[in-house]
Amino acid sequence: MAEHESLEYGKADFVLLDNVSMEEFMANLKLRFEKGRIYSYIGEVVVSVNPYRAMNIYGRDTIEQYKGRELYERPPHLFAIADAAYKAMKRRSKDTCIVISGESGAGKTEASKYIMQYIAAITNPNQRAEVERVKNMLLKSNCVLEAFGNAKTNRNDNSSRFGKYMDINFDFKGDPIGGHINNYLLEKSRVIFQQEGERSFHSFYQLLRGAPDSLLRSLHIQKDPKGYNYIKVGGQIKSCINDSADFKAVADAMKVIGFTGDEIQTVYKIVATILHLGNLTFGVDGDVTLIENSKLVSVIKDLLSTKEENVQKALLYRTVATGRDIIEKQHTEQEASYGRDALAKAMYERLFCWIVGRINDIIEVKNYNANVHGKNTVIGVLDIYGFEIFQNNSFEQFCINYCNEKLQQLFIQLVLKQEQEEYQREGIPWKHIDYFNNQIIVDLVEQQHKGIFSVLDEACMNVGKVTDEVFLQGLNGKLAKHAHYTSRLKIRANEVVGFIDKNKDTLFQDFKRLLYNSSNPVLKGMWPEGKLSITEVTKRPLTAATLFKNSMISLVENLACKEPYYVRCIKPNDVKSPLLFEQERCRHQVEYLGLLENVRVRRAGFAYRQTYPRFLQRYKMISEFTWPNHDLASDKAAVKSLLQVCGFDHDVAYGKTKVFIRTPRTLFCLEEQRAEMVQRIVLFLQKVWRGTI
Ligand code: AOV
Ligand code: MG
Repeated sequence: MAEHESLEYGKADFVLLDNVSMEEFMANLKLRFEKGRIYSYIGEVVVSVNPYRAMNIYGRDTIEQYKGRELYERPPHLFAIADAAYKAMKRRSKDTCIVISGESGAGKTEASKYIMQYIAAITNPNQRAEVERVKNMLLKSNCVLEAFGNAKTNRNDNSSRFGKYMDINFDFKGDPIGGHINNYLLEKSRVIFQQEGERSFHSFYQLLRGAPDSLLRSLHIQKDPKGYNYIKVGGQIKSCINDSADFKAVADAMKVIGFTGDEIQTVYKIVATILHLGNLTFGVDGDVTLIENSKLVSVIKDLLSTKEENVQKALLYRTVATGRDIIEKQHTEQEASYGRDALAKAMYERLFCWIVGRINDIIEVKNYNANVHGKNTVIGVLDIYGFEIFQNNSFEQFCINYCNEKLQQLFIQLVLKQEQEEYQREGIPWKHIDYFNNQIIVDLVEQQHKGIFSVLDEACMNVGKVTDEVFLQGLNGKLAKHAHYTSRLKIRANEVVGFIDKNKDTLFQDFKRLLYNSSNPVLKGMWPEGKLSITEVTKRPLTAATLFKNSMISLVENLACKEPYYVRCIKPNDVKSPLLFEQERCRHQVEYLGLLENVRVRRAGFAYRQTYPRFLQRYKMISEFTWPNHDLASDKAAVKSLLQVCGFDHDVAYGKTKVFIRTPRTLFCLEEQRAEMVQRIVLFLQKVWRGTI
């Protein structure tokens, strides 16, 4: 039980609820939120409610309060879990990971940044220059990745449109010496289209509003987003985001991280090219497809350091190999538009992956001598895109929500597994507890042959014209009897619109060759596969769904072999208000995050556990046998005698290294007795000081 927390703020740990019911859980969550206590525990899991206001709880003084302390010694906080992960990594050489989950806008990305700041703040006491450099880069990388990978959505003004897993490597001293970022499926369709009320990626507005005039002139870019088809919708949105200041911060961060001047210029050129591409329009003259505003082609060829005729050709024709012949086939107007959009999306996605790759080059562990003992442990921090449902949902929401199901499955397995393992390790019998297993949902999506992804891939393999409707009918045929499958065929067939195209994710080879043949080495380097000539390209690329599924499976494998720490984020309302706790919205999240089950699992076993020495340290004043010191054979024996004297023996189990207390009430009683004894001791001491004794 957390010290310094009075019941005025509710129960700091949900395990201590009198009854585990939804009502009590919600009442406690609400009370704590209203009292400004945004963090709570379920055992070692942090439950966080987005405060939607600046909280004065992340400063240096708070960091000091958590440094090196045990979880229960301080009020619940992200810093406590970060410290626990760090301690496990340092003391026990364990690879650990912190998994942050919750729906869109619940506070995952903010939490991941506070965790990284905490780790940066408590390490490198000797101020080694190399470590400081690494820390600085790890922190600065966030700013760059958010500029290119985040956007304003209707759920969150700074919504992560990619999944991010970052490993931080530590040397034997426990100081960060490098890192590695894995990024997952960027929502690239946003480059060409945004729903009403949403924006494209921040980077576009940052360039328009923050770049110096000379840069804009060289890119042939004007400041008004309304002038660009791809960001027209989002450009009209008034928001409190300061794009202009952010542009400078990102430019600065890129420099600090170590991007060269040429690299930074190329980044801007690509962003500008995409904006120009969006304004290209096609027309027909007889049976010839043509570009209507060919001036733009000239601008684009300059930005891409290539020839005008090459750009024109790649936009209007595709090269196909039929048998031994190679022919150039003219696009229809529609195909040309499709190709243009595919190019814009692919260039942006490639740019994003390249940025991640460059950051990785720079932050990867290079100095292996730093690990004299060959000891190199990691803390991984996972911050993904949260579960989301919009007015219109498409392939991206399907992938994002599948990703959230995968992580929920991992949570179920690990939280149970961890408990089970601890009881086994300590030699305590374990009683199984029921919980909803979402494996059935995960299978529905990813199962071989029968799953939704398989049906989709199959549809995409068909040579003829497969439409989204045909795919939906295929699903209905295969999955109609599945308990968790409901077709949107009748309600909203538009939910499958674009699935086939997005899954195939076709980018004409001609574009790859165009970019590879650029005389700008940075751009060229992003498109190595453009080297292949048309006859060399034979393999059908993996579909977007298969790639995503594979990356999720390897992510989960990676997390499963680490010691996990969890942060479960809750979004209190849909209007970003710091005051509003929408009961129903919150209850729903508590439900699907399985938090109540989490409390039950935790309590079915033992609500509280502590190593013998630490337990004694806290409660030894309760018994004359243990105060001030015991003379028994072991700390375990001392704890046993203490609990027998108090009459709690029936409610506890003695493990090899820890004592386990089943009901929270026992802990309350111990705490009460402790408080009483502490009071008496204080009074006694005061009397001694005053000389009355
Ligand atoms: P998300 O990462 O969970 O959504 P964010 O971390 O971006 O959500 O949080 C959304 C917004 O909530 C932030 O921009 C802040 O304004 C506010 N916020 C969150 N946490 C805090 C905090 N601890 N203190 C103050 N304000 C906070 V998504 O990425 O959309 O799934 O894809
Ligand atoms: Mg986020």
